[in-house]
Amino acid sequence: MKVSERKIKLSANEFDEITLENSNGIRISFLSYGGIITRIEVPDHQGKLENIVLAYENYEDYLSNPGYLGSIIGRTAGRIKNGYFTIDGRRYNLAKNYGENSGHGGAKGFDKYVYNYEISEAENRIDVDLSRVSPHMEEGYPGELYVKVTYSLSEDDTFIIQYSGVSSEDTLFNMTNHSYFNLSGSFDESIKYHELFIDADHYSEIDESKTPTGNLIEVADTPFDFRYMREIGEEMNSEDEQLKIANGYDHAFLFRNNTGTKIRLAHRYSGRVMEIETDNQAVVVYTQNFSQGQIIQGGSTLEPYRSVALEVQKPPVGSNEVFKECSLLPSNHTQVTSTIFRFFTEDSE
Ligand code: G6D
Repeated sequence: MKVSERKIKLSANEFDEITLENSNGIRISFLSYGGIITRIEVPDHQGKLENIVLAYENYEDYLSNPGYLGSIIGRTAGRIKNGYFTIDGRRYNLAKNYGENSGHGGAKGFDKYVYNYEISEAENRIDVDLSRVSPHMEEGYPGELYVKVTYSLSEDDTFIIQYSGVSSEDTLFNMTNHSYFNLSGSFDESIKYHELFIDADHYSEIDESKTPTGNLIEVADTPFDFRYMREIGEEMNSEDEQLKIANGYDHAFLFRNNTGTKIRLAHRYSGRVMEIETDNQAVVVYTQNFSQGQIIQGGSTLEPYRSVALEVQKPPVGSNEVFKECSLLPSNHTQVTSTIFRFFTEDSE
């Protein structure tokens, strides 16, 4: 196992890029700014190492990062309907940065801060703890929140993201990582031909503003049925009203309550496979239905549907504060959730 750090200075902003590498050549790089993952390099079935996460060509673009490429998201992921929530009868108003809703932690969410970090090296694994204190009423959320995100790479080709939070007052806490994946190693290739499995019988219906209505819809006989591996694009252009609202997938899938692999993404031609296990409740699958014209690694301009974000999280808080109880963090209670990514290859037939 190897770890390296390099200083990055962008105008008034100074932060570090940390790179972890194991003996199989898997390399994971991330910034102490926003915990932004800039690289996950894994081999294809011929041993060719390529970056499978969407990254900017110029690091300055990470300072604005409208698509949240690679970012830690918090205090809450997704949209909160009408930008408010109540706890014990008290109403908390949030920045409405997503139309009439609040999104991804507000105007300055967890993706826009520099984190302290500490590296712990063991024989077969390296952990990096990224931490900060989110002050009481930051972005309208009650409670002083101590937050720690741990990135761990192991010799067995697993990458673990662990989120830990403890707050001085009851608050909402629902973090994720917003990396976008394309296992082909090229972001000029459509994501539609990747195969996807999601261990979910239901998904969360969204309204026109893309916030949860509270209805859970059975995936059976719908374009949202990924209970078996199938191409993402197979039914993505169907006349399904939910797909038309979001211009693709942008929905929370609620996992069945069992252990084992929750998500499997595969790219037949390269042979790359990524499996995800988690103790979290859901995943928002976002097929990058839009592009803000980002100039991405390699210099090309990002087109829609060139990657998929797999935002493991609790279901976002929707109409009439539905699902709020999933994100509630009682005062002085430490909550920890983990998401495990496994990378391997399969020979395509
Ligand atoms: C769009 O609706 C999507 C979100 O789900 C995504 O997280 C964001 O772009 C980056 O707003």
